Amino acid sequence: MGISSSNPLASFKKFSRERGVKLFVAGLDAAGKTSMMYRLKNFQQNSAEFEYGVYNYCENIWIQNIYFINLDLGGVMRFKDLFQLSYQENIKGIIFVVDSSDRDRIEDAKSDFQEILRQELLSGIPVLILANKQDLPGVMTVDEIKEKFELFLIRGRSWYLQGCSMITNNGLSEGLEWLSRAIQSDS
Ligand SMILES: Nc1nc2c(ncn2[C@@H]2O[C@H](COP(=O)(O)OP(=O)(O)O)[C@@H](O)[C@H]2O)c(=O)[nH]1
Ligand SMILES: [Mg+2]
Repeated sequence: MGISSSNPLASFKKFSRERGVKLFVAGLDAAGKTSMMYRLKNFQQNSAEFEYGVYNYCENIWIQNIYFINLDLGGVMRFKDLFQLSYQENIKGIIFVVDSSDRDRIEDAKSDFQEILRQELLSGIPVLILANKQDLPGVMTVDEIKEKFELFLIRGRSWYLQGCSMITNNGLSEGLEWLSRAIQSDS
């Protein structure tokens, strides 16, 4: 399996370490968010450990010069409450991770995604949608997810949909490269 040896966060090195950049990672539980964090962390030495809040659905971590706020959606609490609890200013980019194998919950994922887009605090912020678990057979294709999420309706922000796998590491670098470019052309 083509495991890439280059750092998927290389494109973020342009952002100064001093100022850093804050990214908001969200998706239903089991989408692959924590796997992504470990995948990215493996490329770093001496990076901080996960910093869990009072609640186990939010894990925050510095990797390289990036502060990730990683939120599990789809639980008992509404997204709004979750977002307020974990709320941080100055989020520059959103990564929404979708489990492409989870057809049963694709509508739940979509409604959480749309709620994120409705947050005033996140308005205009570029969003990367990762159609994860593309290594599994028979999963929803990138085109299928694009349709289901009605991405063509998005206005007023840049977005990008990338198929990927946190197991084979395919697609992650491409997605993050897009996000780093989108953030830079935003500011
Ligand atoms: N086949 C496959 N499994 C994955 C992938 N990403 C995550 N998983 C598995 O999905 C489960 C949930 O992943 P996790 O990262 O904990 O999801 P989170 O709840 O979003 O943080 C774990 O068993 C992972 O090993 C992927 O790309 N392909
Ligand atoms: Mg997790």
